[in-house]
Amino acid sequence: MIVAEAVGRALAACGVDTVFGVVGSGNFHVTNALVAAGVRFVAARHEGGAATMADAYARMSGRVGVVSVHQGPGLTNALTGLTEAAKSRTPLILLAGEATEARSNFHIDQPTLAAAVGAVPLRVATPEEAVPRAVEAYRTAVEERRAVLLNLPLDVQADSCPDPLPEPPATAPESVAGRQAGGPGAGGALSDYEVGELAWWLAEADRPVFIAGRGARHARRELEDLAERAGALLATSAVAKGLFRGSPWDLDVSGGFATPLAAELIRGADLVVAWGCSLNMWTTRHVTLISPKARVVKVDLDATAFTAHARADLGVTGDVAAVAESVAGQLTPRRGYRSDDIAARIRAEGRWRDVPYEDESGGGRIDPRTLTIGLDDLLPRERVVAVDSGNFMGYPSMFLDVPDEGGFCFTQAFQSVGLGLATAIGAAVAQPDRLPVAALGDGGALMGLAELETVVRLGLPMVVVVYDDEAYGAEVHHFGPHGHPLDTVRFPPADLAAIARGHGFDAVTVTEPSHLAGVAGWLDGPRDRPLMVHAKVTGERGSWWLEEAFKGH
Ligand SMILES: Cc1ncc(C[n+]2csc(CCOP(=O)(O)OP(=O)(O)O)c2C)c(N)n1
Ligand SMILES: [Mg+2]
Repeated sequence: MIVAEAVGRALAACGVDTVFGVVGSGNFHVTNALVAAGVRFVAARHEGGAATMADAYARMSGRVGVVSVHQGPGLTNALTGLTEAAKSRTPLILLAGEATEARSNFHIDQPTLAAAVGAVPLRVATPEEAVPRAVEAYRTAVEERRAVLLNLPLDVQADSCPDPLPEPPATAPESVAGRQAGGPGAGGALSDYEVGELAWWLAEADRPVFIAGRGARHARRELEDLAERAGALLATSAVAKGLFRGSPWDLDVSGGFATPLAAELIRGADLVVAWGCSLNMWTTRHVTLISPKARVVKVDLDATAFTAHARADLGVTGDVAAVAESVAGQLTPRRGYRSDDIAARIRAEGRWRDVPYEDESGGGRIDPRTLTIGLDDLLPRERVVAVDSGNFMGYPSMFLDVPDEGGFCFTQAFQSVGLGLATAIGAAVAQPDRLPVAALGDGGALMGLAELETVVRLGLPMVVVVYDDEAYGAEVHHFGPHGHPLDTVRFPPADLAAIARGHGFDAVTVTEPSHLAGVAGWLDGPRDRPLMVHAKVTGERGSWWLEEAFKGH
């Protein structure tokens, strides 16, 4: 057996179940070895798409994301997706061929490249290392929640492996989220002092609010139980959207996408507890959502979160679920923020669609709010929504409801335009029982176009919504008010519906609300082709969540 096969086998034995990629000569054997061992291979049409699919797959399945690429350009094409995964602490393994011979056209310094974007570079430098290095890559990805580049030098890949292969140590293929909750990532024993302090602060708080982030996505039950005892209201960061769906105390997302009511109630808190959530500028609107008089607690596996972003008056190190359970054991139940009046207000004003607005549709363009509310009414509730970056991004994030935290996939840590479609594909592969929805701007749609064929080939019943303002709207609204010329960021109309049909999609062009009947028709049909909703949206106004973004530049 050659080294490449041994690596593939070892990863499969560790629990890898799906690999995304673009196959060239340098990753042919390792990919085939994975397939031979029973791993599902999903071919992307661009390595950037493959990396993002694996990232989204990991987020929505709780398993490790795996990508396979050719050496050199295969890796450079994957870099944006790798960076997003690294910044988001997604457990991900990128397998890449490596041309170690400097005269090769494919040669670049791959480990340095990976390290530069926050990934962990590893290399199978000798045949003896094939299995141990593959296991190390898996462990580093899962237990440290890192993106790992596993370099497979071409000459070593082709060498024979020592016979017999060492058995990979038993690494149970259970969910990554589960491993974090109870496994080695849990951060060891909790501090009695920290837990006691948090219990005490909750016992003193009249208006506590919990904000749950990425590190809390596995801990709904524990957080709801504690919040019930503490009388706390519940909110999330954007990446954990949906976590508390169904609770009468759910304020939905804190930050730029927060409803006026959520913003008011979070500002009114006298204690904010951030669970697996660093309280960055997005989640706190540059800290303006947190009262200067409020106490702030952060609970995190990683103590560096305590000093990042918004202040923490107390840091509790540990797994969110374990800390919540421990604190609940010490807390006498209290009413806290949970009055009948607040419950009634959340029922009446808790969703964006409850907030009145003036429909600005007209002149052959639809108001994006009206579009999104119309889609929210039509699309089945069991959905998984992926959102690209741009001016439009708040509309799907705020007006499309999701059933739970597995219903929203937000690959925005690197703020890259163009990842939305691939994100939806990875999420769809992870959640085959849900209707996948990709919400894209025209800019992001055209950037990620290569994967339209992947959606069709995989037979995904996806709805791709394009908010087409014929512009890089983010730039238009940023620079327009200052009188700058905007020709570089405006485009003539592109017939995205025709482009999609050419790939095998059904498509409807929406310029007024009545055209949404075409979406209803597709939903009633066999859904054997994906649907593109090409919406020509009004583009007069910049969105205020975007102004927030520009403050952060
Ligand atoms: C890869 C990448 N290139 C450029 C940018 C800068 N940028 C941010 S938003 C945006 C416009 C995106 O246009 P579109 O997808 O049509 O969304 P819109 O802003 O028009 O709603 C651009 C170019 C970026 N964030 N990422
Ligand atoms: Mg646009």
